[in-house]
Amino acid sequence: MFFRLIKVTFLILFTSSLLIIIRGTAHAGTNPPVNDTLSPSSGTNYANTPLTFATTYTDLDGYTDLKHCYLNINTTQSQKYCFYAYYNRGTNKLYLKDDLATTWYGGYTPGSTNTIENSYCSINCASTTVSGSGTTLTINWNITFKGTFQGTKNCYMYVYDATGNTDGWDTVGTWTIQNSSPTVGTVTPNPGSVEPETENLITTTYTDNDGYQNIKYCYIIINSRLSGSNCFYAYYNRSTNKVSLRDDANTTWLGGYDPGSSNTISNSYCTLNCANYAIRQYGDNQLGSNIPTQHDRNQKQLPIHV
Ligand SMILES: [Ca+2]
Ligand SMILES: [Ca+2]
Ligand SMILES: [Ca+2]
Repeated sequence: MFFRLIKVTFLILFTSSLLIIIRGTAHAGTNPPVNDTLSPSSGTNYANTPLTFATTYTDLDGYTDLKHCYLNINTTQSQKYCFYAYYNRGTNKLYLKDDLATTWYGGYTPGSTNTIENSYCSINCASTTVSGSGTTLTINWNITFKGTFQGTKNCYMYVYDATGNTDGWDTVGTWTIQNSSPTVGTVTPNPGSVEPETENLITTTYTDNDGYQNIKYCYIIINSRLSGSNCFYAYYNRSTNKVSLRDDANTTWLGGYDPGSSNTISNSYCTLNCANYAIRQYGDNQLGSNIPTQHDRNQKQLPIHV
């Protein structure tokens, strides 16, 4: 009887030890990951100006239990027409979704000399870093928003671990991409002088850091003072691709023709030859135009406006 009691007690002890071992093994990897922090979590910047967002994702099973870590920046939580990216911790690769959210672009290692981009933003992999410590994984995303992605956006995070646990989507911040002002560039030749009744080519450039597509109207005045009367005063409408010349009294726009078309636009002081009026894009942000004109002999200033 005594012998039997001892035996039973031993079995109970053994069983509870076994339970602890089983429970401990089953517990590893089952803690859900957490969308932890975004820094900065609010602010503004201009398009085409790189900035770094730091995101942290945590998992009580250790950061190595994290599998995919996402950051989505958009007006609403959506994958289309926005910044939607993830980091694959197991393969150490970065991805960015295409405009229509059908394809993952990239698959590049942080620190590599790659850029991943869609029509709204880009990730500079060389300046993007990832580090893990204990339960926390930190990603410093080096992002450039394009001029097509202006306005106030929300920032969302998502993560899942090796077991497939998630924290769902969390809104972790807001960010505003501002429209930068355009600037006038150069007039060539400057200074210049011409003979009357001869055709001359004047080149002007205009720049917008949001991309040249963000430029709407480009103006030039050639006059002895800043006035649109009795002079050469013209503008180019970039969105409609039309060029116009102001009348003598500075009351009406004349013309409205395509650069390159066989039109001329005249007032009493000059003629704009549309056939030789060329619009060129010099770079991502700069727009240049060549303006052939005939004007009188007086020395004129060249005020330009955009
Ligand atoms: Ca986990
Ligand atoms: Ca959550
Ligand atoms: Ca702009």
